[in-house]
Amino acid sequence: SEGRAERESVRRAERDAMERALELAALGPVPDPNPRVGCVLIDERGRVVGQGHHHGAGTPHAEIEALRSLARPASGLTAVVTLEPCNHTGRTGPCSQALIEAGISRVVIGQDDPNPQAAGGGVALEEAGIQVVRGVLRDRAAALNQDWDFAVRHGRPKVVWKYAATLDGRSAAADGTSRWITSSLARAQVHRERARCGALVIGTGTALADDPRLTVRGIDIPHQPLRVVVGHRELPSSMQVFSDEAPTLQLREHDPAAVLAELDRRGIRRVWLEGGPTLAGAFWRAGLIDEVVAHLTPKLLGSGAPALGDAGVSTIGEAHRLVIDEVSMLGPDLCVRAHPDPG
Ligand code: AOF
Ligand code: ZN
Repeated sequence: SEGRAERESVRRAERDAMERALELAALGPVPDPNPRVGCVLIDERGRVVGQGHHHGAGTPHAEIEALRSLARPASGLTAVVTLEPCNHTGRTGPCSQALIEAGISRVVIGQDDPNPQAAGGGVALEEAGIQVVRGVLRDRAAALNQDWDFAVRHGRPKVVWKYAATLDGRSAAADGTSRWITSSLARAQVHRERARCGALVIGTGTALADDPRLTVRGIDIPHQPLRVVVGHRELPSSMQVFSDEAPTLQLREHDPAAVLAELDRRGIRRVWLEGGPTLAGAFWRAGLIDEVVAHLTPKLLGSGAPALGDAGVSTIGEAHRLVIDEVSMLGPDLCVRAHPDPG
């Protein structure tokens, strides 16, 4: 029938608009405390008449950007948005209200908002008499914001533990020397990985042993991740980690859950845990590692500090089990990506 063909063409136009909204969303910053969101406004014939995306925490949401881009009244338009419009007053006002006031008649949503503080926008829109369609290209919308999604569901950032070791699992020689254990290719990958994180965390022991700069180098990024040094040992203020090229937080607190609570409070969604064995052991004992990136170099030391300290394992049955996700070569070195086996 004619009605059915019309509904089919509306659905196709809204799907196309969602594709466009996903592309717009991907222009948003990573890392950021907020999710990446895109919004496209279409008229009754499916033509794009407005669009916008979220540029990061503290700036207007995607829906507001899209409404502002209009060269015509908003009444009667359909809003296609990758994330359920928010229903809260955070750093900005509720988008559901802005869409209602603008006279939008239909809202097409990708992913439902998993953030309990902001969710409920869909219901608020329905209560105002607006048609709401959910779940259009949902998986692709969710894939845009995996770390943010994890953090709002768990109430803490995702933790990626990175270590470099010899094939016999040592991160330093007996005399304590440890710098440049892996190749420059592996180090370049570390900078790409650091750039995806809101915070880079080390212990005071590693700070004293290596005096790292703990910055992202060789990649264009809007701002450096927060450097975090955790532990009780005194650090001279001349250390490179206190340079003014990036912000630094020193936490005397050593408890992993407390460290993550503080980072969560600061809107950090992904943490790069880069040393050393004592701190990594504490995170494993607390069950607070979500991903592992191991750079294994084809050298043997036979003595020297292990990559991982006391992880709470005293018998083989207690071993932390991993599932390997990816194995690749970085020049002469091996890169293994894994995650804890939930089973
Ligand atoms: C939307 N559109 O473009 C985004 C949303 O502190 P605020 O005001 O920026 O609110 C942040 C929360 O709003 C965030 O955690 C998420 O739940 C939602 N993000 N919502 O309607 C947007 N970026
Ligand atoms: Zn909003």
